[in-house]
Amino acid sequence: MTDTVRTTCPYCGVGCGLLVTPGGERTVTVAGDPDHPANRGRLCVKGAALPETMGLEGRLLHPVVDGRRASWEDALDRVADGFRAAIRAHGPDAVAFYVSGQLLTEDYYVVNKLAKGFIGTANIDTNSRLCMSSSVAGHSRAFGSDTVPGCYEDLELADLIVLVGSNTAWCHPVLFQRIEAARAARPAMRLVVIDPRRTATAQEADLHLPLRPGSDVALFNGLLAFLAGRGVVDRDFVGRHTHGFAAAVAAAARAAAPADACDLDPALVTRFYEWFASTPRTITVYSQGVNQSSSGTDKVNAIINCHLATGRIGWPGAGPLSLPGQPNAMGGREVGGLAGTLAAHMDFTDDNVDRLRRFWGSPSVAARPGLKAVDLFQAVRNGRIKALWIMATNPAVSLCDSGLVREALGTCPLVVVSDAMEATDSTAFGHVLLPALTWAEKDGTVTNSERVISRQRRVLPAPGEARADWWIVSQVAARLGFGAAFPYRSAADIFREHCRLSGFENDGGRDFDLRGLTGVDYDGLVPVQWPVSAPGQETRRLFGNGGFFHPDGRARFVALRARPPRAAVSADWPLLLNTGRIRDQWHTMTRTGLSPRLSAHSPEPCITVHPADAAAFGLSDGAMARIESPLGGIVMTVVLDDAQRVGEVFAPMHWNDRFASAATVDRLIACHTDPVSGQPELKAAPVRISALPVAWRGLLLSRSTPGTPDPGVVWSRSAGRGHVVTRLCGERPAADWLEWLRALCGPDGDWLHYEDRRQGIFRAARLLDGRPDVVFFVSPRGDAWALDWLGDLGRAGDLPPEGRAALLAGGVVRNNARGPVVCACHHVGRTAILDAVARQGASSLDDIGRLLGAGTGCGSCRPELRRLMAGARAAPVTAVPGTHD
Ligand SMILES: Nc1nc2c(c(=O)[nH]1)N[C@H]1C(S)=C(S)[C@@H](COP(=O)(O)OP(=O)(O)OC[C@H]3O[C@@H](n4cnc5c(=O)[nH]c(N)nc54)[C@H](O)[C@@H]3O)O[C@H]1N2
Ligand SMILES: Nc1nc2c(c(=O)[nH]1)N[C@H]1C(S)=C(S)[C@@H](COP(=O)(O)OP(=O)(O)OC[C@H]3O[C@@H](n4cnc5c(=O)[nH]c(N)nc54)[C@H](O)[C@@H]3O)O[C@H]1N2
Ligand code: SF4
Ligand SMILES: [Mo]
Repeated sequence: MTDTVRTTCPYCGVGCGLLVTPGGERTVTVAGDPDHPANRGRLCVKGAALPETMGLEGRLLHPVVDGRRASWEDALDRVADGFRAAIRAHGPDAVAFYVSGQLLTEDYYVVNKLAKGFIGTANIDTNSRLCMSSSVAGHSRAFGSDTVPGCYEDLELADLIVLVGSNTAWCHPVLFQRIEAARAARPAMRLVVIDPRRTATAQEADLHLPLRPGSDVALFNGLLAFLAGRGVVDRDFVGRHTHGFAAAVAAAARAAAPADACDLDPALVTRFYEWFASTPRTITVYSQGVNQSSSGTDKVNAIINCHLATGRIGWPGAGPLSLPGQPNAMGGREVGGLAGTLAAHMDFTDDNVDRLRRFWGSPSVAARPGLKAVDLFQAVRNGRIKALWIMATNPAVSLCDSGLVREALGTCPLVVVSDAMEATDSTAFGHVLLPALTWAEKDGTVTNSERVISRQRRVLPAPGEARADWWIVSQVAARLGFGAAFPYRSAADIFREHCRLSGFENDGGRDFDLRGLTGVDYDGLVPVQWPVSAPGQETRRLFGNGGFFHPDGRARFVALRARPPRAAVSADWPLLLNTGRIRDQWHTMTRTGLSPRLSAHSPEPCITVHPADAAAFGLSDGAMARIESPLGGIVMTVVLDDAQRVGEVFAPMHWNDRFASAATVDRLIACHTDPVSGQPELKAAPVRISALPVAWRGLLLSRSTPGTPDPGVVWSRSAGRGHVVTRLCGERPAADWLEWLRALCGPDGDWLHYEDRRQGIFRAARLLDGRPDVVFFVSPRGDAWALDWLGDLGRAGDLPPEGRAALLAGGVVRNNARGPVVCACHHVGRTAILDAVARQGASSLDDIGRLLGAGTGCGSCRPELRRLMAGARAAPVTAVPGTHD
């Protein structure tokens, strides 16, 4: 245990503690930290698969200037010269920073200090604009500060949990495990899920409300009116600690019948309202289905209104709880990462600006909010911003209208990208690429969704010339003449300054207070929940007895009118596209895309379509479809699922040009933003869909990444065990498949091949020193992959005899596929699970666990297992649907 390091998971905002032990050659083992309050030893599949992402393949290991390797000196000079020249010629607002909730607090503090404090521009925004800025705005309107009132334990103490626009089972899996464990211990506890889709989360609920997208304000306005009508109002709390109750209730009462507005069965709506009214310990948890909306801020306040009215806030088991997604979304809020905020939870008042001038000793602190992400990239596109520095985010993929983002990056005179990876869709536009340390290599702190600050600690040495983000920024600051204010030698130095600022002239009027940590032993820092105004003093909950941060100490109700999404479906664009996450990928896949285990669950970009829509648009399960919006088009594989509402389709946000020919979903999504928060509507874009004619399908397994196929070919890529899997299809077969393949993979080696031109079948393998190095199958429907042995290609010492025979003989390869992997920990596929139900009589999760091991690892797959088992029992399956895996 001596080498084991206590650190924090780099993925979601649950912020699980990990025990990481380094092995040789950049290997690590990972276990959940039993002492961390967020997870108490639990892990989800993404955390558990971290060891598979530690390799150096694809890492950016030295600075690059204009496409060529450069020294740190030259690269830093180039950045500083470019920024200085732009500022001299056009003023400080001609430069901008676009940063990320995946930076550590120390990195984030330093870049914000450089931009707002010393360069004097507030043109620094973060990908959190796309993530939780509506929650920030909603909190600020209601509480007078961006404060999360409750904590995770409330999920266990509640009698009613309401999840709104949150696929918790997949996106905050350890919190969902905690919810499931609490429900098992206390079956009377109820779970309501409000999501247009019947997600893995919704499937576990006592009540699922599949509401019309965007209609949450109507639903919660209806709830407020219902509570007022029933007299379920905490008069004392409302009278002493709030303002604006009557106006909010009047606005809510004027609204149309909520069931109509939300397109829901009125009986279900009433049941939800009655449960809410009769359950004092109610917690309402919300995430991107709420935030990523043109009425996101109103949705947040519609929820908070109901909690204020009932006084259910800041008490054990009661309160609104926003779940931000990124590991340090909260840290970013604390350092003022958003263009409209200042460090230490201050906003842009003259007093605060003056306070920062004095604290930092800088006369040039920005005095006005800067451009929010969407406006910022528009300003880059218009030429107003001459130099842009992107850090730890991939906007060419993840920002709305990513076609415009790419245009903007393509025309900007200086684009600097700090990233851990060399080739991303965004680094492709960088004039200067700066190699950053990433998880396991860097040191600092993060804050999770319940205000708990934890250390991320270094486990592995820095690879190549990669450096910490705070170091890189400090070096540029020094070159711009601000060296005295950026003297940091370690993350600890920065953390102490951050703590001091939180307490500087803070008479209790600012929620964010780390005074009690100023002198703390940074290396030994244990998870701690802020505010910490004195050593040893933590805060579980706020606002139970008022004490809001508006000047009068009262919270505000917000009177709301429901608005539909900004863009509506029409005859030309008849379907509404919803987007979000899949269970085992993280964002733009730069890290999770490297893991075979994480790539097995959903290995290709898929669009989920209701069977009725599929019939209407001529689509079948497994078919290729083109999806278009007025902004662009993408291609994905169709998955039929009646968990979708009719008229709505869902596509993941993860795929991008590194992993597919055309599957970047943000190419379709216009930048309609929320008027208060500036958060774009990423969950409601009108599209059309049509079948893509395909004459052949191919599966290519190769030990190294093949070249990019010619433009007529549709392809996507995923990680296999020791190899890369490329799925391909097209309208016209190649004139000479072997030539085509050799062009893609390189001509070396011994090629074996078999072709039946009449039946459209081609198979080939390349042997290098007797080992299979490339295997390629083509057939008209792509339905005969023998993936079980091909899947072990990477480990095979030699081509197995049955493989050679299958390749060279003319017969059809037996389809012995395991089906899509459901349990990533134990690599158990759908076929085996259905088989265990049909043939071995498995009837419970325990049976499946005993027979196959599935569901006994991290537990992320348990909702899917239950669904598969229920489906199998309802309709015994003889043939396995979905032929692609
Ligand atoms: N596996 C995985 N986990 C992740 C991430 C990841 O990339 N992969 N990313 C992390 C990050 S940064 C974030 S922000 C979180 C996001 O976590 P979530 O917000 O839980 O995830 P999403 O899939 O973006 O969207 C949640 C749900 O909102 C629903 N929705 C869409 N429109 C509406 C609507 O109008 N009203 C309501 N009520 N619901 C609607 C969608 O159908 C979807 O199921 O996940 C974090 N965790
Ligand atoms: N359509 C649609 N679009 C969405 C969403 C959606 O639901 N639908 N969700 C939005 C949300 S909530 C989010 S949070 C964003 C996420 O979108 P992004 O932030 O663009 O996604 P990531 O892939 O996490 O990008 C992080 C980058 O940082 C790099 N990196 C990793 N570690 C470090 C480090 O320590 N330092 C530096 N400098 N770089 C590092 C990674 O290699 C990667 O390139 O996407 C948004 N976009
Ligand atoms: S729930 Fe999973 S991804 Fe999120 S912090 Fe915990 S282990 Fe990491
Ligand atoms: Mo996010």
